[in-house]
Amino acid sequence: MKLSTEQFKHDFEERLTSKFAIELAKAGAQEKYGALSSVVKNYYSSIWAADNHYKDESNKKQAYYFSIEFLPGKMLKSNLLNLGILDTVREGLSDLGIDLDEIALEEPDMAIGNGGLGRLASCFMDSAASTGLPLNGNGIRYRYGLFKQKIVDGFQVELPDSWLDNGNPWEVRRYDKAVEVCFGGEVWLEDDGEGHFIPHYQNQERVLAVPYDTPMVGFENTTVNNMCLWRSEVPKDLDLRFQNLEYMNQTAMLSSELYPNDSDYNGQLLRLKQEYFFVSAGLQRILHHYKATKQAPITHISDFISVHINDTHPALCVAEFMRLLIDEYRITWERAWNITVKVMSYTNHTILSEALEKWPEEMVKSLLPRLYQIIIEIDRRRTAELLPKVGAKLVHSTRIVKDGQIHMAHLAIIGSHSTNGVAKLHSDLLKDVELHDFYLIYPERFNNKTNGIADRRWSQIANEPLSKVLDETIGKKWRSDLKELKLLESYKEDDATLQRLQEAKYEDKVKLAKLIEERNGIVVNPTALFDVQVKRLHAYKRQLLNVFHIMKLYFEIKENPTADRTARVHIFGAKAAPGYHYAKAIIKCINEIARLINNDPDIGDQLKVVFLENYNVSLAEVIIPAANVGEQISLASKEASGTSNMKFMLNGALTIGTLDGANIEIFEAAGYENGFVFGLTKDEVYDYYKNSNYNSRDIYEQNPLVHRILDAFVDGTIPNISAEGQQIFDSLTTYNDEYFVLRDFNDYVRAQEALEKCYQDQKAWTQAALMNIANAGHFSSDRTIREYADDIWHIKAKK
Ligand code: OAK
Repeated sequence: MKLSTEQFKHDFEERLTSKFAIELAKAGAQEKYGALSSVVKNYYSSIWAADNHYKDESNKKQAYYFSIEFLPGKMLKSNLLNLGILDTVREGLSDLGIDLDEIALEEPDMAIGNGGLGRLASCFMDSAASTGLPLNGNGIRYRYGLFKQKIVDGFQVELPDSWLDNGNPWEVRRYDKAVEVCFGGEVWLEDDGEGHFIPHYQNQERVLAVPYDTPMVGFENTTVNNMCLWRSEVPKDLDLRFQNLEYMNQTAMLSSELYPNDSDYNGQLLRLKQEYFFVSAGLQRILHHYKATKQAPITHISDFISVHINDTHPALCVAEFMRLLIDEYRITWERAWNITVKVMSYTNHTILSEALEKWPEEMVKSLLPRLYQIIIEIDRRRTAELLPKVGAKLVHSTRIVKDGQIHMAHLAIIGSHSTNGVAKLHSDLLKDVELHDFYLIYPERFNNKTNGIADRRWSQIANEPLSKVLDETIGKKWRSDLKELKLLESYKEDDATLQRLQEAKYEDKVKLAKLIEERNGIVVNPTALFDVQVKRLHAYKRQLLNVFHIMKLYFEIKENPTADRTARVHIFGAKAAPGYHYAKAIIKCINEIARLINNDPDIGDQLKVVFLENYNVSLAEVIIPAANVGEQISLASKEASGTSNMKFMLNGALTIGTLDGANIEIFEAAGYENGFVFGLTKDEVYDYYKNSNYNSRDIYEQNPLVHRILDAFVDGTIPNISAEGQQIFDSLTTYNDEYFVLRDFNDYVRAQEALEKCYQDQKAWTQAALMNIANAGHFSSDRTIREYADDIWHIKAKK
């Protein structure tokens, strides 16, 4: 949009007065943020309304992304950037003596997601709008987002994330679009005399679902999509004589809290309720909108909408859509099923068995009696149809209902026309191993969509120094088409460019060093090698491997404090699920090791260890640009894709990583010589499983360095970790090291040594960094979302 600095200043001051009855000189940061966000909302609102009108009139197909998590972070700068007014607003505010970066701090992170899955959903929202694709989000408006992490005495403590306390300037409550979602009670079918069975219900619990719409503003275009988040409320006409206080509380609780488990499933009733709640509400709204805006009959709906099931949490979409078509719109089973399979598509985000949702039949039956009937019928019909075609073994292994449980992934695959993994390796594993039996039956449904990132946030917003160097070296086209970064390759031998890249990195490191000093009281040297691992704390991600290598460095320095070494700063950020004791033990150990090393005068500046608490999107925006090295060290086969690996690459960090997830595609794109690969391959891992011949105790007994490091966890070398150290020690020696940490340790050390050697040659290092940046184009989520649009949803971009 077009906006002059003068116009902006006028709008801003006027809004301060009209909204807060205050003049600029007396306004606090909250008020300034309130006025600014309100002005920005005003700027995009007419574009939003016009785009809604266009979508209704143009009759084009739209897709809906159903996700139990979204993780957008802050929206202010992203909205400003996408509207094309970031520089104007920064300048206007500066004229008024206000620093945009300071006001931006007032916005709480919107963290209604845990990690990878939720962040990907938000990258997709940004990219869809920015590429002009009509994709809408559908989720839950949790009153409390992902907990705030505090580190107290080295331990993780969880505090509530009350992110809505000061309101949310971006959202629009649309009470007129509220729908009812019902739970429990009894249901029976009665023949209506025309061959249709009509369900009758009694004793149902009714919940009102109220939508809150948040605009997803496209980058320098006229597309504004919608992220619809549902809040649960008590229906206004509820007869309180028949309801009790507990019901009222339960109803409000439904959209109260995000479950803080990442890649894990913990089978609680409230979670199942949440899943049905946003699924039913979202589908009802889609159908209402269809009826209100389309002339076509409901049987044509698959020409106009696509519904995407983001992992299994929204898998009830399959059964609920069937229910709505059959019960509400009186469509026959066969037609409804054909439509449903055409409309639905599904992404799998993990192969970890603990994440595969299976709900007890009894629970589904009592909470969702009509859906239960439908699921049973889907399963029965499919079994009857497939038995003669594929045989009992395949039918049985792929059944939706078996052993008293409802298998949500099976429901999602069977009820949709597309199943995809999120990186090549992961998609192959789904086909060849994890979902092989489904692949045998439905080979045409399986495909890969390698993840991507919303590059504008991770470069233009988060890394201004680098963005400036890029502009001045290859021009500005990369800002709207990340593939343009490839032009950078021809500057690989240009000393001036290499110098400028180094200077930009240094500036980012100074900024992070300042934050580390402010938050942790640790002074780090920005010329040191910044080695970063930021992601959820999970055993399979193997933060321990990193920790063991740090212990090795510590021992070496203690033995020879005056040797000439590369100074290193190891930076961690990680939240552990509150009930995941092992992960919390690792956090405690990292903090105690940090305390030990950072306070040892022998060690000095040679090695620092920093754990930054409350890792979230905003913190990532400061940490990742400053990294020299990104740690992507999961056990091969376990990390479906990873997306922080792409953010590091784009910011010129070199990857030390296993051949896992999207790391492989990153190494291929940047060149294996521009990263550091180590560790078992997925085939080697599967061979160990097949032959059951891994023995971690042997490694502990036979490798003196491993022995010494592990002993440090239990012999007092690392103070204050008696229980936690023991737990880790036992997991690796007595319980056979589930994620092969000890097996990969030597090779990891080798890769770390190669990395350190390379860092000593700053020219070679910066050239490798340049190659990473130049080849990051493929990992834009603009590319990914276009692939979904073309191959799965068949939706078209606005011209
Ligand atoms: C969360 C809950 C259940 C199942 C999977 C997840 C999840 O976050 N998975 C992560 O998804 C990311 C986006 O596709 C991937 O990059 C991560 O590798 C994967 O762990």
